[in-house]
Parts: sequence; structure tokens; C-alpha cells
Amino acid sequence: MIPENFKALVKAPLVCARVVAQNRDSYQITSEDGEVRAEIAGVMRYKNEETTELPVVGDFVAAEIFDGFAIIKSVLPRANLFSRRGVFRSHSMQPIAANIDRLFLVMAVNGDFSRRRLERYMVAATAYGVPCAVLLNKIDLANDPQSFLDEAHSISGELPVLAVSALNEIGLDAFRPYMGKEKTIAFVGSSGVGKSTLINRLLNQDLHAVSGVREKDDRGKHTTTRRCMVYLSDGTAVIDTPGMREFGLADAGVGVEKTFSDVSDLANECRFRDCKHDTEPGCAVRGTVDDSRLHSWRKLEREAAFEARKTDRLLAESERKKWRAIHKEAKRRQRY
Ligand SMILES: Nc1nc2c(ncn2[C@@H]2O[C@H](COP(=O)(O)OP(=O)(O)OP(=O)(O)O)[C@@H](O)[C@H]2O)c(=O)[nH]1
Ligand SMILES: [Mg+2]
Ligand SMILES: [Zn+2]
Repeated sequence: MIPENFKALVKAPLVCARVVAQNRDSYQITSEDGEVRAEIAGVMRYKNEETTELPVVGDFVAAEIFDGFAIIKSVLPRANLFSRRGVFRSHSMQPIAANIDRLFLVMAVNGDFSRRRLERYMVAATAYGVPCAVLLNKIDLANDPQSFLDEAHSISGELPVLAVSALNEIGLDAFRPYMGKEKTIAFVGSSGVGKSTLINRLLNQDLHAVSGVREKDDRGKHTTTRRCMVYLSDGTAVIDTPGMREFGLADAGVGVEKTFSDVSDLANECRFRDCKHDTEPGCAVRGTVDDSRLHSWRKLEREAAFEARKTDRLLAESERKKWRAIHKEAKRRQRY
């Protein structure tokens, strides 16, 4: 359950464990000895200013395990971390899950399907080094499933697109390549797209609560309220997440570049290096790349650049504050 390479990083008496759920002030972790409730060591609380340094579902941690209770001492290095910028455009990053082998961006093929949202998720996953795939659920509801597949493929590029019906258990074999011992898969998407239903089907058991969607707009009821991980019988770790209302990007410039590789590749041929493919003369992109795709690119590129500037500014600010405090302290000491 815990890969050898992670175990090797932890020395006794500490134990290597994996975070399977996050509560408000505590965690559930699982190790060879089973699942226990855990809290983070006090020093971690004070040392880590960034929320991304604290444990998150999917993390491997070094923990001290007592009788039915544990203290998390440190988070082991991550393969990746999928996160979003906090709601209301705050600066802080909200980590969602770590160490993911395949992240499924779930869309239902009804009123939920949104090209823009899919592009956003893809940009984020790519920016944070999380391999992803598009998962179209509820194909039993679509009159013309192929049109959704075509649209998804036009966005996903090289990334796989799966079309399934969790309810009718259609197409679930497509998950096989992503499953197995020591594999971790995760599901993200809006509320009501069927993430928990899918996981229940993979588990072959109704473990996660599910509930219906509003008829007028296919929106879900935010049934899942915390991130959690379960293990399938073949050893696959599966992470369920609560439906997301909005998805803020941060430092996602690379994600935009890679997700829109058609634009980035052609942009090398534009006359100006910083061409926005708008009205510039000698543009190689405009007219070749679809207008609506170019529109998406422009918006995301602008947003990523804005967020990157904001991050830089906030970093500079905190750096200035830190040095001001250091100088003040130095002066105080000189005085005495
Ligand atoms: N027709 C149809 N309905 C589905 C399918 N999969 C899920 N549903 C229904 O969609 C509704 C929402 O499913 P959930 O699994 O709770 O959705 P969720 O994505 O986990 O939602 P949150 O936990 O709120 O984020 C339920 O009524 C499911 O029965 C499907 O393939 N086809
Ligand atoms: Mg759910
Ligand atoms: Zn151009």
C-alpha cells in the first residue's frame, strides 16, 4: 500500500503513512498498521506559512503512531500537487490532492459541459505537473455523445478522453490502464457530475454518499464535503473531491503554453515575439487557430500573467517585511 521508495525515506520509530482524509483540525492516515486519526506536529504548524506545505490527501508522511492516534512529523517529497487559488481571488493556494498518477477532469454531458472550464482544469493540471484525462460521464443522457467526444478531443489534444456512464456502468473498462497496485487516481469537477457515483461503481459498493441534481440546470447539491481516498481491491488509491464552484489559477503560465500548444507552436512564426495574435501584422496564429480557441487562450494567458505578477508582488512584499524586521532587530541589539 505504501511504496518502498517512500518507506525508505522514513526511519524508525517513525512510520511512513498516507493521508486518506482531511477533517477540520485533523487527518486520517493509513499505514501498514491500519488507519488512525492524526494531528500535525506543533512545529509544522509554526514553520509552514504556506498552506501547500501542510499535509493534503494523497500525501505520504512520516508519522509517530501511538495507540490509536498519530502525530504527523513531516510531509515526504511530492510527485505533484494539484491545487487552485483560493476563492475570492485570495493569494493563498488551496491544495486539493497530492501524488496523483492520473487526474480525471469530470464533466457530465448535459448542461454541465463547459469548454472553458475544461480548459481551465487542464491548464492547472498541466502547470502543476499532474497527468490528466478528460472524463465525460452520463453518456446515457446524450443524444449525440460523439459531438461531446469531438469537442473534448479538440480541447484535450494528446490527452485521453473517456466516455462513460457510471449509472449504467458503461465504459468503465477504460479505467483499467490507470489502475493497479501503487497507482493513484483522482476525480475533480463540478458538483453533481457523478464523481462519487463513479467511485462507488469502481469499488463495487455504495460507500460514498451521492444525491440527485437540480432539474432546471443540472447542478449538484454539494454532496461530498471533504476530500478522501479509498483503496480498490486491486490496490488502486482513488481520491474523491467535493464539487468545485470556481477554480482560480495561479502561476499557470506553463500550463497555458502546453495546453494551447497549437497556439504556442505557431506563435514561433509570428513577426513579434510578444504577439497577442490580435491585430498585429505578420501573425501566424490568427486565421489558422479557431477563433473561439484563440479567445480562450487570450483570456487564460492574460489571467496567468496577472496572477504571476500578483505572486511576484506579494513575494516581494513579504521579503521586504522580513528584512525590515531583521534590520529592526539588529538595531535593537546594537542599542543594548
Ligand atoms: N443519468 C446518469 N446519472 C448519473 C450518472 N452518474 C451519476 N449520476 C447521477 O448524478 C447525481 C450526482 O451524482 P454524485 O455522484 O453525487 O455527483 P458528485 O460529482 O459526486 O457531486 P458532489 O459530491 O456534489 O461534488 C446522482 O443523482 C447520480 O445518480 C450517469 O452516468 N448517468
Ligand atoms: Mg460526490
Ligand atoms: Zn501572432
